[in-house]
Amino acid sequence: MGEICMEKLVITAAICGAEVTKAQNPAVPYTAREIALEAKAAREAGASVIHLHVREDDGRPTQDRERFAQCIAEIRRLCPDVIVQPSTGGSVGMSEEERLAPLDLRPEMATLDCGTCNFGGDDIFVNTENMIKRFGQKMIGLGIKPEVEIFDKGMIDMAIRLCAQGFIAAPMHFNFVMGVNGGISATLRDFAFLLGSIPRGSSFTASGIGRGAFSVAAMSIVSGGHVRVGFEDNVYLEKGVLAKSNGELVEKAARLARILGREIAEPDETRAILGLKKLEA
Ligand code: KMH
Ligand code: ZN
Repeated sequence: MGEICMEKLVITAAICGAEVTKAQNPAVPYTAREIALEAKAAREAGASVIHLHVREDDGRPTQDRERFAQCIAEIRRLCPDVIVQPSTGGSVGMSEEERLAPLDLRPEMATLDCGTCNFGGDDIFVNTENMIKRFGQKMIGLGIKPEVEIFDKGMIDMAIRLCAQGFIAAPMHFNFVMGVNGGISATLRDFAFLLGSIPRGSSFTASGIGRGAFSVAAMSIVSGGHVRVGFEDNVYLEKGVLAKSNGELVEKAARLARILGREIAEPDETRAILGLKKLEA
């Protein structure tokens, strides 16, 4: 486990997701314009990273490279300095080829999901060892920093093994996704278990799903980690109150951080904290 270091807090906004719908919260963005406006609201509230899924205008999730390019261009127009982190998870059932498509755009970061897990109902989110190797190798080849997505503790062990074998570059940056129906719970006990399992020198952020959103954020803030919030993970500002935008969720995380003594990182500070290379043209 790394030493606790109270550097500035990186807030990632997962503004769109692949599964959440306007039926759950009408403010969930689908179109490129809606996505860019949500990115802007999140950026203005303190997010320095946008974790990006994209949709067709009718809400269907897609990993189409041109749709990513369009959405990133719209985001860039409104938030020129923000770090865009495309998903390579896509949605359950997508092919490996589809999921890898946004990497061709050479983003600074992208997600790297490090294991298979149940994802509610009959859904299984498939990430075999060989898939993770191929995704990791592609990111190393393109100089893209992976955010290693951890839905359960064994995924940390997988990432450590693949890092030792050269498929993921060190130091690794993890995201503890806690509270998925099929993954690890959003509890303090399990947070401590994950935190104690990552290699010294790693960085980490954490996402609480649903009602765990802000308790997990608080755990990460006081542990020297970073925070992810957004509609992908949770659509409520508080119990029974839908957030009007991702900006409200980011603003609440930033307020919590300030109360707990953490300042918020700007995008270039985040680049320094996470060791990012600027790649996009
Ligand atoms: N939509 C989930 C099946 C990622 O972005 O890398 C996967 C996901 C993880 O959201
Ligand atoms: Zn995602």
